[in-house]
Formats: sequence, structure tokens, C-alpha cells
Amino acid sequence: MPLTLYYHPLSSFCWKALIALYEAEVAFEPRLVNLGDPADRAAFQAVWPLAKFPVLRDDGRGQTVPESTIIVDYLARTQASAAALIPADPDLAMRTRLLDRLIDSYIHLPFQQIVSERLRPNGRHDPFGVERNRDAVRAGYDLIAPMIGEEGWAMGESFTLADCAALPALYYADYAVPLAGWPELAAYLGRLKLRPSVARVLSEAEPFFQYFPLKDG
Ligand SMILES: N[C@@H](CCC(=O)N[C@@H](CS)C(=O)NCC(=O)O)C(=O)O
Repeated sequence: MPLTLYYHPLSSFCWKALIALYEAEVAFEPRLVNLGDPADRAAFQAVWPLAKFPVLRDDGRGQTVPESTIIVDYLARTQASAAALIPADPDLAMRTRLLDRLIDSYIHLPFQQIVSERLRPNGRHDPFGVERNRDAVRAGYDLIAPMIGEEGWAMGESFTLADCAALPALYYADYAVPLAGWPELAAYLGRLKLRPSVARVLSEAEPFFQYFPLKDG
């Protein structure tokens, strides 16, 4: 099989790539990376020195593709069944990529900082930093809520890169900053969870949730 995805089922950024792959029914070999295993980490570093997943390897085209957004973009360009993930209209494509960037930068990354804080050893905690990141997530919700339609998907009827980005960010950030105050985003997250590609990603992650510090304490 020419496509291999280096990933972990719990990794939020891997979810973005997995949703795109499942959405377009693209065949690929899933290669679960255990970063805690020095040999597996070294093998992954030989593919991508940063050792951050997801990374897509396309042996057919001789390409190694890191970064979740770039992977979805690459799939949309190289797999006919994935083309709709980036709208053909250039203005809609720009808006789709903008939403992806806003979601990653202003919701997903601050949420990751909150999780990193939970993993710090005793005596090294930073409650001020956590509160700043919670504020950032709130500002991110405020920013994207008016950009998401009340029905369907982020860009309207078509399921796109923006939805692939939104699911992991909103799913996980909801644990740190509950979406209750943003009912339109909560409803959107509810619709996303019912999408078959998303439901599959969530069910594959389920056995690993016990290892993830979703809640404080
Ligand atoms: N900007 C990257 C972020 C990738 C990323 O941070 N991946 C996390 C998992 S969600 C990771 O590999 N963490 C392992 C580490 O940092 O050691 C993307 O969009 O793919």
C-alpha cells in the first residue's frame, strides 16, 4: 500500500488527518507510533526528525508529508475522492484554510498548553499560564462561532478541511473550557460527532482515553 500514516489514536492533530482519510475512504497503512518506546521514536525520527505526528508517507510519489493541514491539503490534491476537502473556488478555499488556521492557532494550541500543564511535575505548575490559555480558548470560540453555520458544516453543505480541524480542537477543548456558553459551537460539535468518519476516529481512540489527562487533578 503506497500510503502510510504515522500516528497515534489519541493525538488530536492525528484526528484531523484520520478524519480526512476516512471521509474520502482513502486506503492507507496505519502505523501507530509509541513515542515512549526509544526504538519506535528513533524509527519515527528517521522519517520526520521532529517526531511529531501525524506524518503521511506516500511511497508511490516519493513524498513525506508532515503537518496535519498539509496532509489534508495533499490528499485533496492527489486523491480524487478527497478533492472536496478543499473547495474548488479559490475564495472558498482561502476561507477554509483560514478557518483551519484560526482553529489550530487560537483553540487547539492553547488547549495543548493546558494539557501540557497537567503533565508537569509537582512544584512546576503555572496556574497563571493555564488561565491565560483558557482565556485564549474562550477568545478562539468567540472568533469562530460567528463563522460556523447553524446547520451543516463549517463551510456550508460540503465537509472540508475546516471540519477536520474543528472536531479535534472542539472535542478536546470542551473539557478545559466547556462549550456550554457557545451553544452554536456545542451544536456543531454534536453534528460532527455523528459524522461516520468522526465516529470512527472517536471509537478507535476510546481504548486510549484512560491515558489522557482530560480533566484537572
Ligand atoms: N502542527 C503540527 C502539530 C503536531 C503535534 O503537535 N502533534 C503532537 C500530537 S497531537 C505530537 O506529536 N506530540 C508529541 C511530542 O510533541 O512529543 C500538526 O498540525 O501536525
